[in-house]
Amino acid sequence: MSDRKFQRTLITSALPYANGEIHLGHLAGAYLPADIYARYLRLRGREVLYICGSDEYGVPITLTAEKLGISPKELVDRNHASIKDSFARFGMSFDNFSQTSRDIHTETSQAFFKDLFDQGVFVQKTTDQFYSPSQQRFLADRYIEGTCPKCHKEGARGDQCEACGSSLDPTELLEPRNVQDNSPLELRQTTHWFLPLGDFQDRLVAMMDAHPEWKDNVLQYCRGWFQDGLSDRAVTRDLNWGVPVPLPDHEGKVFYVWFEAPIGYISSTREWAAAQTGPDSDPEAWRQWWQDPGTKLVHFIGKDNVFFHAVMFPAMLMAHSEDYVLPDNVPANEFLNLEGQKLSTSRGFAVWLPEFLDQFEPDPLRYTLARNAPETRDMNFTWEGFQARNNNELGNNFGNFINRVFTFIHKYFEGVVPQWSPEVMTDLDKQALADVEADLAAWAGHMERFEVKAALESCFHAGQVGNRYFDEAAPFKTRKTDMDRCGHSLVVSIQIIAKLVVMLSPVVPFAMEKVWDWLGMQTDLWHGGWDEGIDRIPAGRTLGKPEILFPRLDDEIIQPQIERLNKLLEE
Ligand code: B3M
Ligand code: ZN
Repeated sequence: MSDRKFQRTLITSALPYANGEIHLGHLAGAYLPADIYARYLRLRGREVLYICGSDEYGVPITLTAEKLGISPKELVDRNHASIKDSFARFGMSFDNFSQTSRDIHTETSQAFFKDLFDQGVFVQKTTDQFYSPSQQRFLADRYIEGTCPKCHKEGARGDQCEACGSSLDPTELLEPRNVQDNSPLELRQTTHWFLPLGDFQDRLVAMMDAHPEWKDNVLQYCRGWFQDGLSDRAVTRDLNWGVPVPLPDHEGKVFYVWFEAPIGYISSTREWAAAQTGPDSDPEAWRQWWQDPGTKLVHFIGKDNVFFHAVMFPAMLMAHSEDYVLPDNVPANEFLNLEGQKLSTSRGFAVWLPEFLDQFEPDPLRYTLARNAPETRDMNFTWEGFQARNNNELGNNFGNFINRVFTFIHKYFEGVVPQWSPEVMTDLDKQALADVEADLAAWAGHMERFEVKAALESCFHAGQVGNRYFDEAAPFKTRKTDMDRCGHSLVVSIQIIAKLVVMLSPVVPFAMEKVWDWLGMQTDLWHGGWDEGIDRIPAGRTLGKPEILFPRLDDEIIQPQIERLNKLLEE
């Protein structure tokens, strides 16, 4: 079941653009599934490093900064702090969350480039690109607008026409002009470095063929690209906001974001290694995570990032003169819709994480998003669905069972786990424990394969088994007739709870850390808690006092959220 081929797992989540806040769509795609997986592995006592950071270069950042009248650096620092904070409140358990605008990333990505450059990996090409005489700079596609050559509508962007949907090359636009000041543009020659991806195609195909277990969406995308044949990709751009190209006579040239951003995973790992203290700490420890074949590298992403994680970055890693590990998996998720509609950040049709967390607890959102995970197709988030998952599943199934058992033990056994002996276990007792064992095994198998939705099915079933057992064993009746039998039913129930905590903890960590505490567990849940959770809770142990884990969410709090979104749709 477990992957003993590997000694350690390096998990990455796509670096979020530091161009705005995190919304639910982001969480469902690249973040929550990765966090659940990282927590699962820690629970099993495995060696894990979970790396992320914000992606801070690129044209949209400069556009936003210009609009706000602040420097790009000010903008990304602000957004980085806010993203980092809301991620923490949501329970994201990154081991390091860096920024691509930090020196360590400049050094790391420049050294990476130099390694490839010195080996002669890149090819140089001269192309025509629009230059703004008024601003004295080359313009990226999004800074350019003009008349669409296909439908002749005004306001087509350099990369596509929104009116007719054609994708465009900026040089095709009629009467091209600078979006910012409407000034005319001229074509000028510029020279850039390209990564000839075709040279790596055979090795990339071999990598993909070695992983028939990759998700269908990922394999299908890759097969399509390989069929078309991989072409050269520019790795430099004419911009001033980016990592400078470390070559003489390259002023005004920076790395293309999709060249340097994935290297951000490496920079963030280096930053993590450098920040470790203690006798075993070693700033070079990052190498073990990236260059030792005992590392299982897993990139969690949204489906729009597959090319860069399954083709471009692996090609870069292959090209480097040092041996880097290649991704063992690239679990890409589909998209999340909201109330049946596509998210639109420009229209504000989204649910933003910081705002959400000002009003709601993170666990019910984590649970709802995981239950609806867009693993194989686009999924939908609705506020009513969220309310129902919280009230009916977290509250009535899990919370209720846990609460009943703890309350009962406190009321009739002074909070102490009753004595029991295996000889007096009934068939009902044994069956309930066996059913939950089976759920636990199924759950773990799903978690190994990134099947969070299916894992939660097993979990939910275990909760039902617990509730049904409690009803049928009826300690509330036997306490009047047979205190010994009553005690046994509570012991069985508490064992079920310990396993439920194990199964639920990666998804609803805040609530489960509490129950772990109430159970008086000795192990840190996130350092191999699994072993203690599946073991027996010793008789005689005093348990903590329970509190409501998942308070009900009433219509009064949910309805205004629905109304807010409906209003946006009417606008
Ligand atoms: N920032 C794109 C995105 O969020 C990008 C990911 C970078 S991962 C190296 O879709
Ligand atoms: Zn058009």
